[in-house]
Amino acid sequence: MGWPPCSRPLLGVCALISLALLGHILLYDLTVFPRELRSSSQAQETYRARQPGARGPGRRGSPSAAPTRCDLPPASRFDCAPDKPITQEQCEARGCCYVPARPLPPGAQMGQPWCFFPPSYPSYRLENLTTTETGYTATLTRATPTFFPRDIMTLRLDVLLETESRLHFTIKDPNNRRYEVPLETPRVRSRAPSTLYSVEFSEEPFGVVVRRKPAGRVLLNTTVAPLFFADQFLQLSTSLPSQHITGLAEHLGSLMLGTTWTKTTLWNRDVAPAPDVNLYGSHPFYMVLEDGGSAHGVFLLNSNAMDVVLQPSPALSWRSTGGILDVFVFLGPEPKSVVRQYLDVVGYPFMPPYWALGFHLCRWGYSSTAITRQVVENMTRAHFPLDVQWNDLDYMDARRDFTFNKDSFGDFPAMVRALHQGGRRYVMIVDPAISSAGPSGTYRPYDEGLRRGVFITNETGQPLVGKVWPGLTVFPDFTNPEALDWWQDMVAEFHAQVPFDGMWIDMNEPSNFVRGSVDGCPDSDLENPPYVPGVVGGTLRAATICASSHQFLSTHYDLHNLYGLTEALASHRALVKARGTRPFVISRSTFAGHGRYAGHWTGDVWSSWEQLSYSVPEILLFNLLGVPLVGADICGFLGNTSEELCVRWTQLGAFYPFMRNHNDLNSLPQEPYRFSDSAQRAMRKAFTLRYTLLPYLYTLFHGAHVRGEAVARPLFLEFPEDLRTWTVDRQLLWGEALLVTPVLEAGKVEVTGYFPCGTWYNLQTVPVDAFGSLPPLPPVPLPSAIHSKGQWVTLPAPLDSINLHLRAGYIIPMQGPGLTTTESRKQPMALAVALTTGGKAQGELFWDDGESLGVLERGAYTQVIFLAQNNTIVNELVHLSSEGTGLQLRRVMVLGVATAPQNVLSNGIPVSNFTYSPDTETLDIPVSLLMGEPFLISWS
Ligand code: MIG
Repeated sequence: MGWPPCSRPLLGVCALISLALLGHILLYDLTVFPRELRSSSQAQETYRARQPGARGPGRRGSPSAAPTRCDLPPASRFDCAPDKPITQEQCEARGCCYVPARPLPPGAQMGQPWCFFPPSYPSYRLENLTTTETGYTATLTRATPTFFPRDIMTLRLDVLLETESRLHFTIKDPNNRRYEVPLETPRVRSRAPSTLYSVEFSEEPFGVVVRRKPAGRVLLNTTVAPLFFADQFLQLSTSLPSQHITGLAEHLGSLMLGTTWTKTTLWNRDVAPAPDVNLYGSHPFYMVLEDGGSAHGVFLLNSNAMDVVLQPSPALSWRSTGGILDVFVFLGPEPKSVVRQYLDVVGYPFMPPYWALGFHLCRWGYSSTAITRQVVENMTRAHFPLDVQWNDLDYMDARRDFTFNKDSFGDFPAMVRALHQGGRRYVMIVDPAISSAGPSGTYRPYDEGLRRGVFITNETGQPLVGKVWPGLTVFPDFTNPEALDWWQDMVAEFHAQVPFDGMWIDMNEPSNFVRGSVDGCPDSDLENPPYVPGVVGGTLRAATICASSHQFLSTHYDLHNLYGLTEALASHRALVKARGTRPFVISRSTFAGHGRYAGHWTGDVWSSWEQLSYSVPEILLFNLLGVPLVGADICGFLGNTSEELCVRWTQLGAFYPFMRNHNDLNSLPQEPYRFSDSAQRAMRKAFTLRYTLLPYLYTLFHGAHVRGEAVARPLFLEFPEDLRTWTVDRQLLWGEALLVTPVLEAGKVEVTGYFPCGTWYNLQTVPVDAFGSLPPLPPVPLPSAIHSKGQWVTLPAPLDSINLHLRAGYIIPMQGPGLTTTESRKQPMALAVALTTGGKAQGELFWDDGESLGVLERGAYTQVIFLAQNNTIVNELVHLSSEGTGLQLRRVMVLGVATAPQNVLSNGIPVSNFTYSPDTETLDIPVSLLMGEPFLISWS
């Protein structure tokens, strides 16, 4: 059947727009290029020819001289008063231009600066550029100080041409060692030639220019504003080749960031998620989608408090309060490659245990083991799957870590063992802050920690004391190797009493109920830096500990944003030691590279429709950042949910890579069984979908772990050439194959989603009430496959279902659902085969025991590839181990079979009981095969 071919919409128009934009990018003094670095004089000329307003060389000015050029386009003005509002006089005294603009419209975060740098504003000058084995090195010198204290007047630039697709440069103080983020990044020994990019330098003002080869598009150009490198204020600005930019977590908002004067603040903070607020995590990485669907990424490896400002020229400014400038540029050219290249630097995600992908249930207020046991019982009775039961603070004795309440949780160990017997797992909350209130000798974690010197100290050298749930507390310093061992001991000792399976690490920004400490904070440059990023509360110590406090590797000022990451690492390591199987850690606070050790949940979201829809871009963003095991609290945390909201949230939550329903202490209960029969039925269908699809989800996690892929993906990752996908953040893909189109609004029974060009088969579960019924019931296709030209489609979306579409060309493994993954893993499997119009499809299954460490190293896994073409389906065994040999394949559902087959063969043996539906063009083949043995299924 001939469906319209897929076109590449709007590309021509877009290219034109971008050319026009490029003409407005402001470059000044980009005239002195050392000859040997002109990688392509051709590209060079094209570039300069596009600079209508190019300025002459040598226009240097002293800061107090009246600026000579202030007629810059508003979009290209870079703020000369980032630190505080200033008057015209003060502005001009800085050597800057002062041009008042209209007041901000209501709701606007910031606007064009009134005080801005003239082209003549002094920056650094590049000297002694030399070629090295790995790239280039040079000296940068500044002749005139800036308005920030302690400029570092001489800097060292190192440029490393690391790989074909990765450029790395650092700018540091050659004379004094400054703090650098203790993240191990790959080392290279020689320069790698690249067909993807070229790099050039501007001498004065100093700047780095990176172009994409062969056309020469400028991806990075740091000459657009002066470079600042003062002790506590570092600013690096760059032009952007398009305004389509994503990244810079953690924030609440759409997936694409706005470039009309926005500021993203990175300073990890305990706060209920809201737009324009610094949240729990910091990921100083962005990705830009370029014209034509190429993409590049930039990572600033810096953990100090920072703002990232976007402006419409378009341009971006990193403003950090310390450390060094350590910049990685990833050339893609596909968005997917950018993700992988970023993860090559910060680390690929850990492989979760299989059970981590099941359903998790939690609330604050399960106040006893009796109540917790009852919840599990209620879930089973209502036929809802439950893999992992959780407890919040309630289990603790006086809210202290590594203790449990001997009254309400007296049989805690027995409860956890009972969960295990039922094939379930158990996770409890652990906060980093350690109670220091009791008399000495009464609380071992504190006494031991004190003895081993693991706590963060204040200016007197004593452990800094704050206040968290148990009252007075001290804070472990997870950058101290001794603290890692101490934490490991505490975890192991507690695990010996209560055989828990994973750790939920909360409050690790770290959160503190008093500002700084119970004794306040000293008055110092670290506490009151000359530039304070746009943090909630207006001061670095708001809701956390003093910036000036001391940690093993540096001051908390430098290390604050790493607190959650280092605790995640410590917990991951401790769990490996205590349990000997794959660790499970979910953390609130994160930093770049977090996914290597742990997952993330999005914190204290409100039970509101707005927060439901924000959860989609948040989940997508964390997947681009290598933290695929992520989810929001299903049905919302703060406030009361409604039945409709909870149904819709459960449907979407069934497609969060990490699926947990969690609730606040004071909110109405929201476990699935609390709702009406019809709501429960709707939820059960969503659970059925998820559990049926778990083998596919697990295979995706394997891809994330070994290939740096995203699990949940924004459409643009798969369809970068289709511009209409770029802003889609109300739908998500699982891998390449499944498109989820949730309802995110109240009262809607229709939903409009974007369907990229191709065929999309509509999958729905048959309405089963009894979960766990056998044989496996894979989702069945509805007659309404979408043959899209690349278009928005409005779909029916009754309250009892979520739209799920399987992309033509893909084969996904499925498995009969059970009430736990322990059960479902024993069920036979099925394949859904979605044929393209050309009759092709492919897919993969990764399988292992689901929890052992080192399965890849030991070869203890099974990997099978499925291929369909010419009316046949075969498997190819990439790797086989005992875990996979018994896996049964009982059903193969082929979608897109246009004509009714007469014969179906399985390994040459006729299958008599196949069924064919002309309505849905589905061929349903019952088989009796083993995944781990070669098979061939054919029809004619
Ligand atoms: O100050 O442990 O985000 O999930 O239930 C609140 C109680 C502390 C915040 C977490 C939330 C958890 C709650 N915690």
